[in-house]
Amino acid sequence: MTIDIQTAARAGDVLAAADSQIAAALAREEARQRGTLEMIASENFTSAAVLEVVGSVLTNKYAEGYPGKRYYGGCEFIDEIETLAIERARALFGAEHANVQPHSGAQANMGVYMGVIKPGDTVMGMKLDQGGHLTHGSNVNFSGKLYRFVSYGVERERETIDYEQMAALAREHRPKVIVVGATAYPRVIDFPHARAIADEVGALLMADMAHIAGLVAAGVHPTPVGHAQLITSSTHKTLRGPRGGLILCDAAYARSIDRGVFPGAQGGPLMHVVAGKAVAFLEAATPEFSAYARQIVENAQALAETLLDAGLRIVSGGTDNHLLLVDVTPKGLNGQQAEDALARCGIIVNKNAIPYDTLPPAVASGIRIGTPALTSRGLGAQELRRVGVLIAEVLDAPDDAAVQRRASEAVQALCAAYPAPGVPAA
Ligand code: DSN
Repeated sequence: MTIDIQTAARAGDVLAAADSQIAAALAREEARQRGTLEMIASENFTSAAVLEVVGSVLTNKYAEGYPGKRYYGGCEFIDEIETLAIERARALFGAEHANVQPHSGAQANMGVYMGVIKPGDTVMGMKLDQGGHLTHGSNVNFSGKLYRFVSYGVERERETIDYEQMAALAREHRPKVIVVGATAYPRVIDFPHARAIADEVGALLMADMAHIAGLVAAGVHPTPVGHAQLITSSTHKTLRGPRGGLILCDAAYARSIDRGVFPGAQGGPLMHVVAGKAVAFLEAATPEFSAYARQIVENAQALAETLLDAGLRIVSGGTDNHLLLVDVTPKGLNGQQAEDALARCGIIVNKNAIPYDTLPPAVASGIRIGTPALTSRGLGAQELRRVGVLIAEVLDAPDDAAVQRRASEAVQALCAAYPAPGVPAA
């Protein structure tokens, strides 16, 4: 992949005058985003409106506290913005309470833990190497260090969440909270089933819907609202907002959650990002966004069918959501080799462990591929089939220069035909 540095050098005149090195790096990143097919399942293109407000003077303001109860003066317009963000989040998801201050999905999870449990308490989450998240109890993360996490996983044959194991572990360990939600899980999460397990052992159910929030907002994935008392999310994945976090909860937990976020886990909110979230929630409430979310799933299914036809193994046999977990070992490759080969042609994915992987995570047997960003560019199922063929051709011949050249040219043609929203034109 080559970055067009000459066109890149035009970006950001004010910044360029102040700091030519950062301006040049920014311009190169803009060119990279224009000129590659972004298929990392957790990435997306936010709108120009979100970008504008995130780059605004709102970054200048301190606003510890909540609307009407701040520790700083001059918060009248900040209050207006945060109140809009809260009301829009509640309306979008039908939730009783929203906290829009978490700086990220990880901070949202920390805010919930700080709000409802104490260090040393038992919690259950999904195994990181089977699709869970670092903050669901990894021993290198604060979650695994502060709390006693017990992990459930997926069934070996079907590669779908093992609810029987979840129930058995819950009965044995009596957790205070059961966390459902994943970063690399292609199937629908059964929130009512998880709630029944949580109720049986007196646990709260927390749904981390970071990956699927946009699909939930559009009604394309069943909602955790009404099942999980506590719901966390990031705002920049399928939801297409700015990089940030969000917590929704039943009214009964509102005070605990707000205190868990501030002063429990964070200081001053990033009000420029909170404003970006408000804009994104407004955008996500439109019929256009619902159509977009439906297209994400249709595209992922078209891609899965193409890769299956090409001899790759798809974990769990397919997808219900925005991502596929692809076992690349049938092609004689590991995940790192597949990621590198695709990146050389401008197709950006990440290596990813597959369930019961025999390779270490730094190499992994699989790649995770998502369709949210390409769908934001306007690619449909037909184009995703074309991309699937390109992926399969590259993985069949990762060292073949002619294949790589053809794939790179096809990638460039798609990038030119489907401009990246919000990314300045060359
Ligand atoms: N890093 C995110 C992902 O890629 O899924 C999770 O936080």
